[in-house]
Amino acid sequence: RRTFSSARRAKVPLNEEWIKHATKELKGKDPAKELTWHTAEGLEVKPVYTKADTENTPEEIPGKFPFTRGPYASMYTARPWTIRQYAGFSTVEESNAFYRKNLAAGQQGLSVAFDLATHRGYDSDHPRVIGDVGMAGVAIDSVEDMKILFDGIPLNKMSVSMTMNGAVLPILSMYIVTGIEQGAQLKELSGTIQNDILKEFMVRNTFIYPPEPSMRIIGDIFAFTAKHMPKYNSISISGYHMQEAGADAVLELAFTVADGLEYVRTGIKSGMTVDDFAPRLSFFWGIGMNFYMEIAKMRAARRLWAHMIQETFHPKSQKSMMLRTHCQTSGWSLTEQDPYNNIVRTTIEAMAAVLGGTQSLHTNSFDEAIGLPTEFSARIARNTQLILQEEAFIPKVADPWGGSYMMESLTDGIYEAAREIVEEIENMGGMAYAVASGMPKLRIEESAARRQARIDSGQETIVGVNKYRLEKETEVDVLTIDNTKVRQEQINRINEIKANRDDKQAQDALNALEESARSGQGNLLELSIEASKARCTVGEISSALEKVWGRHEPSSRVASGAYKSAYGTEEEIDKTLKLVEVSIYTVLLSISGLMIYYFRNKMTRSKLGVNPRILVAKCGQDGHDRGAKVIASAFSDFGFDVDLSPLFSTPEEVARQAIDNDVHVIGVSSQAAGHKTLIPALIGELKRLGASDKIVVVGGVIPHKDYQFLKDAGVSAIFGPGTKIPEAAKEVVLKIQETIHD
Ligand code: 2CP
Repeated sequence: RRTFSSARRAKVPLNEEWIKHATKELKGKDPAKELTWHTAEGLEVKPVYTKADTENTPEEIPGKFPFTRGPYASMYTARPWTIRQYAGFSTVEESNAFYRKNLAAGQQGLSVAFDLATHRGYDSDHPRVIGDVGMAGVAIDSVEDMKILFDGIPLNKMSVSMTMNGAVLPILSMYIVTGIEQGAQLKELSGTIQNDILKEFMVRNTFIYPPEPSMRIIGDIFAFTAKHMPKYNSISISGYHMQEAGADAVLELAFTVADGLEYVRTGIKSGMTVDDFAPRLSFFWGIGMNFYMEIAKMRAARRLWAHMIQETFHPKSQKSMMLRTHCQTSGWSLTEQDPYNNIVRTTIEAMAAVLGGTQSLHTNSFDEAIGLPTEFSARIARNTQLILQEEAFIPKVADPWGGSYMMESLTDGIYEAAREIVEEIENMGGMAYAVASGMPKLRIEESAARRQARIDSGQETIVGVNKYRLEKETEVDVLTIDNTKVRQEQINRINEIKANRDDKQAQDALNALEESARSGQGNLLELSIEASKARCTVGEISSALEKVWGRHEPSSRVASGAYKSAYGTEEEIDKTLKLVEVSIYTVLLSISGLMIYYFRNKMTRSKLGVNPRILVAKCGQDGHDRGAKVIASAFSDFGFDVDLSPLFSTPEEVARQAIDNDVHVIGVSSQAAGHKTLIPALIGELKRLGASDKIVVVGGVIPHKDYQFLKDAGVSAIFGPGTKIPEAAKEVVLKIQETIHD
């Protein structure tokens, strides 16, 4: 059982008079005991709040320190949030057409999604990214691609956000060169670069270099943009991915603010004052289904940031303490089952973001748990925001929750609980040290496993998944991408660029970058701009630096015990484990009779030894590892021996690991649409190495229409989103038994 400090308990007892009335309604039962709710964060939420709960709440107005009620005084009454949909479709031509169409239909800002090859600094012709090119976003190899991406979109007018962290230097420099070649001045460029590497090491995993040089890149970007691009937000300090990876609201808030403090130190270390760059730091929250908590989180975040910056860095400008944020509705909360429910979920989450005072918002498409969004689902997602903005009169009041007994108490509660963790991290020496120790990553993984157990055990309801499930699911259309064609087109363009550029100019620019990485002198963004002008590619710029710094190799650990402890009592888990045996018994009994069951079971045990053994694997550049980590943690709690493959393994490397580790099963988790290329490649390699007896099961975001394809390729079972882990474990054990008998 987890214990929390007093920060998470309600400060004011329940109103006495209310208790009397409620006790009568409950026919004598104690309402405090019956009706008090504990959120996943462990925060105590009372069934009713009264004036006594806000007696100590200070009077605040929006637009004024500590900005709890919003960064701007007039908020949406003067200017609503920016509708900024995150998108990128394989090729630059398709993405450009999509952006232009959406801008014409009411979208107000752009947000570019890049493919995973680009994120990891590989050109599209690199052998490690065969399954990744163009799959989960647009492929960019050079400034020529970037120019097509923004063709007809004037960068001196349109604010563009780019989600890029690992390959931030080539991508940001290519955007800048595109702006310059369009005729824009640097001071006119407006938008945001994600550039938040610390959370990559914790959860998102699209880093390239080790932490220390990665932080230097950030300092250089702060310095360049503060000097030359005053309208540009130099970072988007992101909690979103932590929430997606399983962090609860308190962890998301605390770790993100702690990241922010580390970035401020980085900026100061590179020679600036806090006021030179802090006004252009921006934030990014994930917004899930816990409606009140999400609103309170956003209010608490603004207060916490303002206080921490003031106390730690003593800025002169109010703007240095003002937290402005983008929000995205939770991708994780979307379900594959009964997927139209996701439209409702997204609407609720969007309302929480807006009532929490976001500056900019992406609403997810309802089909994102199944595959890539279609034009239809993207339209509904965008219109959700237009309706909130233009039909529902929501923007007419700034911080409408201000003064609510419950909301102010919850805001205080989250503030205090998060502040405790921020202080713990500051006392460790800051987030860089905390990340190196593995503490935040492990706490997020534990939180993810606990949440999954709350869902699997029915403590949390997900309509259409663990309750009210449909007997027959409806099929929905999803987008299909011909990855081979996209890759070939990109390779042709790379070859053309290399054939037509001034090779000496390109080589000199790359040498200058390498030298700067080695010596620590010079500004890496400035040098990358020169390289992009000389038509060097993303891969070339990245490897010039990689030559000096190397590539970061992440380590994988399994957070055992968290799933089991949140699932319920030990007895319940034991029952589940027994269930596995009972079910094996039942199935085998029904097909083969008691003797055969006895024989098989005995044989299995003698062949398996004590524990079944699974390799939980990620293939290609897909670093979304929440699913893989939760499965690893839960399977280990169920008694499996679990190995985790290193991230970014090729199918060939996964096959080799499976053989070396002598596993029975390989469980591949696929979240980035690469399954149709990567899984057959894995099975082919197992065959080539004479290891066809290894069972391959797949989990993650797999469209139903691809199930048969994967089964024909040799996959034994597919576990879509919403699968109860004990059931998956049961099925895997059965498969192992079948194989051994056969
Ligand atoms: C705003 N303004 C106002 C008011 N409201 N002026 C007067 N009265 C008001 N009520 C002004 C602002 O001062 C600003 O001008 C301008 O209007 C724009 O407002 P903003 O609040 O800066 O909005 P924005 O331009 O949309 O910027 C919002 C953010 C920015 C949050 C600051 O960083 C941003 O757009 N972030 C988006 C990040 C993103 O899209 N990420 C994608 C993640 P000045 O500029 O002159 O002051 S995708 C994630 C995926 C899932 C992934 O990572 O994998």
